[in-house]
Amino acid sequence: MATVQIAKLTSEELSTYHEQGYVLLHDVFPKDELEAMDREMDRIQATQEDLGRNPGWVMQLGLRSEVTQQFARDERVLTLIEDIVKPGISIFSGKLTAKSPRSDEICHWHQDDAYYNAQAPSETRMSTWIPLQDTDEENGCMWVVPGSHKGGVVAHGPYGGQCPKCMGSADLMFDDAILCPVKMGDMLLFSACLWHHSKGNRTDRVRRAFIVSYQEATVPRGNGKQYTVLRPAN
Ligand SMILES: O=C(O)CCC(=O)C(=O)O
Repeated sequence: MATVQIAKLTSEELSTYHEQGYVLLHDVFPKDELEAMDREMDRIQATQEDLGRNPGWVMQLGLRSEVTQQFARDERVLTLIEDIVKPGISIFSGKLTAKSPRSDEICHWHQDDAYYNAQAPSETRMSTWIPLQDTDEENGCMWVVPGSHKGGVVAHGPYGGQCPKCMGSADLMFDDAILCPVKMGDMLLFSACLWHHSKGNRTDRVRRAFIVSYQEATVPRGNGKQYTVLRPAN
């Protein structure tokens, strides 16, 4: 078992997050741990039903098993986000997203708060994006628009794709959008207001990633039973 490193964000990482709306952190999770999570996802998919709206997705991640609950409450992650999400930290929701091999499963441009605000508004809500293999343009890594979190939530509608509400159709692209490849073991932190999107998977392997979303503990609700206060607001 690899040693658990508890670290805080550096002041540079924190200002990148606030300026750009996201920050990429390296070497947060040992590979053997992510491989074990990958097997746990296989086990859940083989034994449980009603997992999600898209092929290979697992919604309500933290409620699926002891292992997934521990993953959503990971102290390494909570300590890394504690200067962003405050006062206190609660879970809004968690899920596994996936893109089948050789598929055109696109997640259209959207902001997570276009969904999440329907439960309750939050000042500091954000998500962790943790891939279970190296991700790049070929297998459908994330795209983001740096700084787009600063303008609040814009209009979203139904345009198809993996997400029921989004900012436009599959061919929508922004001049200032950038590709955000994330390696296995690394973690992307992004604001719930950041514009983001992912394209299809042109490889022979499934692309899997966890998205666990957190908010300050003073927000009274999250997404149904997934809502859990992990660190009270004092
Ligand atoms: O993992 C992905 O491809 C992006 C999914 C996403 O942004 C979402 O479900 O909100």
